[in-house]
Amino acid sequence: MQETRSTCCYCGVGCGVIIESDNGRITGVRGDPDHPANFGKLCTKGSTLHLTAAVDGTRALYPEVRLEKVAERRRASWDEALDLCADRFAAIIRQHGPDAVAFYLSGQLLTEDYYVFNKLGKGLVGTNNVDTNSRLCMSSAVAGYKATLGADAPPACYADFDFAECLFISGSNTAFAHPIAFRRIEEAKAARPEMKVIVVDPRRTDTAEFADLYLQILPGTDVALYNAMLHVMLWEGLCDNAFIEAHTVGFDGLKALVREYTPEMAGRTCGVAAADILTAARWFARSGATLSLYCQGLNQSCHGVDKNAALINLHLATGQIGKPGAGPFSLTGQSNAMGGREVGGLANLLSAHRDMANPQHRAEVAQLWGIDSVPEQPGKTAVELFEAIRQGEVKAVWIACTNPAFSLPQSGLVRQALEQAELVVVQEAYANTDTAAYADVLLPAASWGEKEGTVTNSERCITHLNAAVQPPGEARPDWDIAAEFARRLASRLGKAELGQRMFGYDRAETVYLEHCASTRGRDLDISGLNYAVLDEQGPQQWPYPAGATAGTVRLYEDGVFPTADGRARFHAAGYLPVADRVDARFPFHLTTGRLRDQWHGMSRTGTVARLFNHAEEPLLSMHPDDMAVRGLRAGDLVKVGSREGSLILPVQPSNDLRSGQLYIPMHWNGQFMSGMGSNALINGSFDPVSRQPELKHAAVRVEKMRFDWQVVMLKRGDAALLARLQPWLKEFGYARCGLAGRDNPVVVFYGAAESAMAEKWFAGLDAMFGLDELDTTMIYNDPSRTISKRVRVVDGHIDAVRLSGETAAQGWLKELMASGASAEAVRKWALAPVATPPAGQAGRGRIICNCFDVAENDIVREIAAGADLAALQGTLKCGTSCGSCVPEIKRLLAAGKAAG
Ligand SMILES: Nc1nc2c(c(=O)[nH]1)N[C@H]1C(S)=C(S)[C@@H](COP(=O)(O)OP(=O)(O)OC[C@H]3O[C@@H](n4cnc5c(=O)[nH]c(N)nc54)[C@H](O)[C@@H]3O)O[C@H]1N2
Ligand SMILES: Nc1nc2c(c(=O)[nH]1)N[C@H]1C(S)=C(S)[C@@H](COP(=O)(O)OP(=O)(O)OC[C@H]3O[C@@H](n4cnc5c(=O)[nH]c(N)nc54)[C@H](O)[C@@H]3O)O[C@H]1N2
Ligand code: SF4
Ligand SMILES: [Mo]
Repeated sequence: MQETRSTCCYCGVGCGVIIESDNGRITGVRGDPDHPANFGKLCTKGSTLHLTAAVDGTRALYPEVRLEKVAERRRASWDEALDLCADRFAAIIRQHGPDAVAFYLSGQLLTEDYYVFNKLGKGLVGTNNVDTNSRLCMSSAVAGYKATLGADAPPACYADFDFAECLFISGSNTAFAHPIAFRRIEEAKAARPEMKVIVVDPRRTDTAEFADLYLQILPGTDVALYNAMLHVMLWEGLCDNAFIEAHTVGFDGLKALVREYTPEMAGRTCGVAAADILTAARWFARSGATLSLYCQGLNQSCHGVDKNAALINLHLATGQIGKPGAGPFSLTGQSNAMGGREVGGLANLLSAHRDMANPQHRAEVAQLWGIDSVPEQPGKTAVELFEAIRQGEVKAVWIACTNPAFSLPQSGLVRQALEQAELVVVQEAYANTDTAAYADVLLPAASWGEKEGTVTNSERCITHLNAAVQPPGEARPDWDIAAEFARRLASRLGKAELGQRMFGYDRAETVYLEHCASTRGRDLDISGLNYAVLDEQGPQQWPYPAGATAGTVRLYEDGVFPTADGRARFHAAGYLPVADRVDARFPFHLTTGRLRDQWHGMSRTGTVARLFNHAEEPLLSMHPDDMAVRGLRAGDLVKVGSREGSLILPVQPSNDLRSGQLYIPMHWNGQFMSGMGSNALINGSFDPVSRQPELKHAAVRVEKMRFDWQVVMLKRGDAALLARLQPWLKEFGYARCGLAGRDNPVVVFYGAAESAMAEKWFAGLDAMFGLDELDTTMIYNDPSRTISKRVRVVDGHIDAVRLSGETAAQGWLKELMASGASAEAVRKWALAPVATPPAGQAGRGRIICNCFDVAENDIVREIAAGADLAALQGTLKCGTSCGSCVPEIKRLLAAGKAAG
């Protein structure tokens, strides 16, 4: 057995992992006790990473090409695939110029991958059409930092949780989206209960539940809130005038602006009590150290830069920056969003935090790359880029490590763009994503555990990742694919020698050293780093200039900011409402976000059965009063419609939202449900400066659908079947597929339709589930009631099931199958006209604790019998391993107490 140090590939907390492998296969994963982000802990997603490593039929293993749009892709050699790409790119560049091609990348690439792609686009091809999914994620944070502090650098670190006296968490569901950071916050609060926690979020999340003061603001109203907090600070003399005087400019303009933001006025705009705004302002300003944590509730907005800057204003006005426990700390989403920002991986940035608009910066980059110049016009940013593809202005697009058909707003238009493009190259680890369906060339990428490189987490901390195993099939590391393509493209452009000189990398570290050298003298200087330093000294926070012996824990401790005069800038911006306005036709505010156990488009987490047990299907959350008015019951199928598009899914009551507000998880897409997912509903409005789209808001209406007939199909032990079910999802009014169970995954397919589908229609689906094997399948048909059941038994166990017409027994059957129980229990039921499970045989319900497989029903039963948290942890063991479910258990306890 072998052990390899790496990091978790999911969120920006950047937890260190130790990968266990045996004979070239990943067999286990555990938290790295020495890693400074997590000290050995992992959340539900990180601790199940090894379960995603088995190649289960969805990984991309070989290059595939098609020569015509209408053709099916076929397997090809690397040579053929890359030559095809190089020929087509060269022809388009020659005929239409470099801006007719584009690269669309990802904050989940390693820094080395990112660096090579950026150099390929901006250096070799000569286009700034190099943008990434960070445009959907962090670009408002980038622009917010630059507008105020002068550089894109989160100044604080995780250790600051232990020094903060006030934590201001806004637009971040840290408990779900950055779980191990949240564990550290819980520990800090337990050690120092006097630390005040303020949470600002339109939804009462697990994070909000943790707060001492919770402000349930109306969507998009943050700027009004922060401006009002500053108003209070000014009125009550809580600002740090000495700091303002010595280290900032622009305060007078801001002071004039916030005059009108009285707590009463802002309270009405934000929908919160004026008294709560007063309290928030006092806690923030008076505490010895205030740390803000924020994420997409601020960034994904048409006024994302203003939201970021209005919050940073509060830190500057109170001097809450540059000291332990204080500062504006934007949490990064993806594992290496920060690395992407370092290499300048956005259409308006250049390497090492250089600015495209600055001629000297452009000259420096050209010199580093050994070329005459780099283009000066900013390239197209994500939303604009796909619109340009749709319009035919950009003709070829290279997409790596992101799934834009799912994640960009306006899914319908994005898919049109992908259909219309002359050439779509998709460099992916998984072959079955919504975007891969549009690839003319699919290039298999090595992924987690299979490649070497570096990543930078939220607190600027760089970790060196080692490969634990070889990539499957012919998959190759992303930087290597990009470099190989670059050399081939260069020779077609008559620059073979240049191509060799720019992209003749022999290994990942050669790329890394070039990146490090490019940062020399910049704010993020890491010229002192290489892989050996990172291996010997462990992960390091930038800057780490040549000659340093340790990274930099905290920035701006001397009050000097990276602006021309060394002073930070106040940013005066007034409140503006969300772009997509509600009105009588579209009366609801919809927001979108993350679930605890799924990652984005689910290409990886959607292969692990237990990660479906906390939330098995996409649900629209709605306030119970709004449901009552519309005559909706839990589980009813509804059509959510916006001015952009529509989506059908089941509704559930939720008291986490105010009346008039709705929520859909972002994860489900065409791989797992009928319809395109949440982004079918979101329009393309974006922030004028950061160009980040308003993914957190759409105005929508909700109509009840009449789908009276339904079918459930279950199959045990064949997870690869999941991918093959995708085409069937479209056959129903609403459908979804997924997994259930734990060690013996059960594939679940659910479909609903307006009227009964004829028995013979099922032939194809039945065959996929083995339910056409008539000698092993029990069949019950009740034509008068349009109910039918099929149960296949293999070796005394239930192997597959189809219930149609009525599906009430699905929960019970799923659990029987997952547990491997004998088929005897169902034999009588299968052949009888009843559709509901036998008396007393209900399903266990949602699984709250993934580590110990503890169901909500069990926890609620113990709570009713008087258990507290310690008792629950003692008897059921829930919440005693990764801790991700502890916030939710506390909520169940609180609800139990309230119920008496
Ligand atoms: N489990 C899991 N974790 C993840 C990810 C994942 O897919 N799954 N993805 C990672 C990535 S890339 C990212 S970017 C992060 C995102 O991390 P977060 O930003 O924390 O997650 P979200 O759920 O997208 O949104 C956060 C909150 O913003 C709130 N919000 C909506 N509108 C507003 C508003 O106008 N103002 C304020 N103040 N709040 C608002 C939402 O109600 C939501 O609770 O998560 C990372 N971690
Ligand atoms: N409605 C709505 N939309 C959103 C958001 C929201 O909150 N609401 N959030 C936005 C945000 S913050 C983000 S970050 C985006 C995320 O959106 P995406 O980037 O589209 O999401 P992922 O599913 O993470 O896509 C990453 C892809 O890379 C593949 N992959 C994994 N490892 C590798 C590898 O090593 N190499 C290569 N080449 N491929 C690999 C995965 O299989 C996956 O398909 O979504 C955005 N879209
Ligand atoms: S908090 Fe969870 S998802 Fe994020 S890096 Fe750590 S283990 Fe991975
Ligand atoms: Mo993100």
